[in-house]
Amino acid sequence: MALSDFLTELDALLGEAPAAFGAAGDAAALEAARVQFVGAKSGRLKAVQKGLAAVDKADRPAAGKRFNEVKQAIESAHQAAVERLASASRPAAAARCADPTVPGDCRRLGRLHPITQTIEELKEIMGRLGFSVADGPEIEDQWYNFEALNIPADHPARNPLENFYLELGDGGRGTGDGNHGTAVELPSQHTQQYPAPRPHPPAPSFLLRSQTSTVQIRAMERMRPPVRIISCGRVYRPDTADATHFPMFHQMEGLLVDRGVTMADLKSTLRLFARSAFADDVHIRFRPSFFPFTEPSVEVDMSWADGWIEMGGAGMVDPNVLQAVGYDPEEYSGFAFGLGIERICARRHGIADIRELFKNDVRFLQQF
Ligand code: FA5
Repeated sequence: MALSDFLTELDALLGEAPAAFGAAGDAAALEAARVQFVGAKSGRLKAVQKGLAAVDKADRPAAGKRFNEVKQAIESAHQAAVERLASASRPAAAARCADPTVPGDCRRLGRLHPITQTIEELKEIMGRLGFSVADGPEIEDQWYNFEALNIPADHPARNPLENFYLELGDGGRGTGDGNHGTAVELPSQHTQQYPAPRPHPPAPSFLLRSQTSTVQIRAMERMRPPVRIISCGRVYRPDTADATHFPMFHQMEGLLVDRGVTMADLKSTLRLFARSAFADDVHIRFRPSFFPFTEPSVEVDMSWADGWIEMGGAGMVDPNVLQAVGYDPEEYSGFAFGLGIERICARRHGIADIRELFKNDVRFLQQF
């Protein structure tokens, strides 16, 4: 066969095959065209290939080269047609992805509870005043909640009606007879964190701590002065819930012990704190009061245009407390305070009733 005849057949295929693939309107038509032109057994390209052997020997390399070029071009045209039909079959999906008017899936972002936010802010403020953060367990024994805080056994603050006492097993510590029996252990995280440095007097039972002042004792047991800590956490009292009370609430305890600490240090620290937490329009006053673990003691009130609010208690650490943790009261003095975090949070955000903070109403909580 003459080379020119062979090339003419190839050119004819190169004209027809891509046109047939391009004209195919669906997958079935495209497949029929594919079989017709490039089918392995009876396709026209195959037939032309067979003619290659009949081309004059001297012309065969040129004929083979051209055959390969045409074959490749036809296969590319087929692949292009496959892709065209595939994308044409997805128009609805493509349009939906790109349609900017369709409302998106709105994911609700969680946020920190306003009490948690307040605690973080308080820690930051007190951190700037040089106080580090200490922590303590919510289940306490009577040593930390009362005795070491100079609250003797017959003190009304220990009344079962004023506290949430716990019956943890029957290890003998709930009998009140001073018999330790098999000691009921505090959760290990607490004992590991706060190894008791010396034996405690009989502690007949456990309770949910009623104040964060417990952490004063734990901190002083672990450190030597100077001590400068705050501790924020939950406390529990069987109080009737109202706009300013809840049976579970949070306190921020502060403690500073060093040589030569005075009441003036306490007052200026709390003034600085109030200014940072509430801006300049807050007024603060200290009313004489009594706490067994401070002497003298004060109530700390703060006021805005609408009147005074009791925010906490404070005072100079009682020498008996310093002695209970092995500090020499002749050498060291200190101040302590305990503020109600719900009341701080409520005032910062204009919340009229702290019970709102515990209803878990997302519409309320997502305002903060
Ligand atoms: C005490 O708890 C002392 N431990 C404070 C203290 C610490 C005094 C260190 C001296 C030295 P008081 O019981 O007053 O004090 O409580 C302190 C604050 O906690 C109150 O002023 C109030 O802001 C808040 N508070 C008390 N009871 C509740 C309650 N049921 N619900 C919400 N907040 C409360």
